[in-house]
Amino acid sequence: MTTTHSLGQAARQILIQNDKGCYTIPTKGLYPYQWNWDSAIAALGFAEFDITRAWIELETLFSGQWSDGMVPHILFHQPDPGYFPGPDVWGCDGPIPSSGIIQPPIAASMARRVWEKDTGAGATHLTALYPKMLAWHRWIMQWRLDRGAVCTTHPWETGRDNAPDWDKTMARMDASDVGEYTRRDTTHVNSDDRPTNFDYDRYIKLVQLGRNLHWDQAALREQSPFRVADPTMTFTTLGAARDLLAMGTELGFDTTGLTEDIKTLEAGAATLWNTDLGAFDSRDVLSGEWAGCVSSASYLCWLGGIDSDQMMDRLRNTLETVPYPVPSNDPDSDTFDARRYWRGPTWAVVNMLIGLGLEQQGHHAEATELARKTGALISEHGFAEYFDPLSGSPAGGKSFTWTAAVWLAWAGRT
Ligand code: 9WN
Repeated sequence: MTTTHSLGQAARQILIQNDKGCYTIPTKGLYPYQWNWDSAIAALGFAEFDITRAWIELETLFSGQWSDGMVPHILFHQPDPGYFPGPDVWGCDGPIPSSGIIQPPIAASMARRVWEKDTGAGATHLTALYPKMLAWHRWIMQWRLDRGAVCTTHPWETGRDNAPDWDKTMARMDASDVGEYTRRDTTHVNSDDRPTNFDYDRYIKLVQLGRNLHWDQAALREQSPFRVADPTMTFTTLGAARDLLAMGTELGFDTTGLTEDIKTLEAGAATLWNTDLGAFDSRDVLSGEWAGCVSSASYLCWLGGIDSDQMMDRLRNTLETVPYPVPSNDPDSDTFDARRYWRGPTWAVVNMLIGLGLEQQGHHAEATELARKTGALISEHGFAEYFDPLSGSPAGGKSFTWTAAVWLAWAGRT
């Protein structure tokens, strides 16, 4: 019988095996570099047994910060032909070879939690990190707002690559001149569980556009066909702003502007409420069209400090009716696909972010229930990248860093 203790040991082993010294890869083979939000989650996992290593993870992430404050979604510390697109395709010139886009800015919120677990040198680490985290927040506020909501300029930025949220926007894009390239992801895992070639052409087309514009945000805002105000970016930015305000106040930093930012982002979050759908939704900024999607990101409202009775009713229903919640796409939707990446599968990492938000907002019963269900899913089906929400079967990469970290920091503790 697998005990909680032995699962804890296995989870630590995964973090240790995926540890490259000062950063952690998400999984061997499929993802051989440092990813931004994966790294923030890894730090939380390390904080359970090696607090110094937790800080190092975050410090390495911010060592890749660009001079304008942007923190890239991938840091290519060492070349690896197993992943495409690599640094040569992105054409960026930050301090470390990197991609030119961001990912959900959860690092500040995770740093605050690491700090809470640190009885020693935490304040010293955090004091050094704080101005960098604030600079990234300011970059987002400067470049990515639409009516106060935070926009994504590439599906990869949200971490929800092929979510149906982007379908209408992607369908309008012409990628006929993208040229020849070879996908590497499908050499590691089952192609039926991955984004389609139609989507990949558009992912690469957007990378080519960014590169041609030298990742100039003003030019991208003018010229990119992809600009979507999204719950992932908005709620994580809002949660981070609140955490930056709290940490800055406690550490004695100048927090001028953060209270205003929080108000702006709260107003932005309200613009993501789709009344017809009855849920937080994504909104194409260029066409003004709703995506019409209830995704797992819709439930990140609590992480952003926003309460919603309607989202709570939905969550309770999902917890009762979906065998392995929370699905990344509504099972009643025509676009639902139980295996294909972000079009249905359950991601333990998103569950934890939803759960931490619920806990923060005082919804203890639902937070505990979600943690218990996520723990059961991992103990029955392992530390997979993601899971079929109907059968629980594991999919994608194995021995996955963030699933192990989720077990250590949250799901294995119930
Ligand atoms: C592109 C690393 C990342 C996660 C994302 C997930 C997937 C990359 C890919 O893997 O995205 O960034 O190549 O598919 O969608 O959430 O951070 O685990």
